[in-house]
Amino acid sequence: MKKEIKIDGMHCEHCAAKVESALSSLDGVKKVKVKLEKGLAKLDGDVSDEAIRAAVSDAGFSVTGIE
Ligand SMILES: [Cu+2]
Repeated sequence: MKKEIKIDGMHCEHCAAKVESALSSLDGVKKVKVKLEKGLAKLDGDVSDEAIRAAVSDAGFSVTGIE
């Protein structure tokens, strides 16, 4: 399942790397690609929206939408 996650608060490559590693560490995630300039992450895998929101907020950012 592919999801596009809109994330608020990423300002540099360091932020993007934090989000990428937080999402990559979730069970069921196959692939994560963060697009810093667009403020979003593309995720492929079997993971709930709740788990995604929790991982992103634990990393210090906020999810504004998942589709
Ligand atoms: Cu940063």
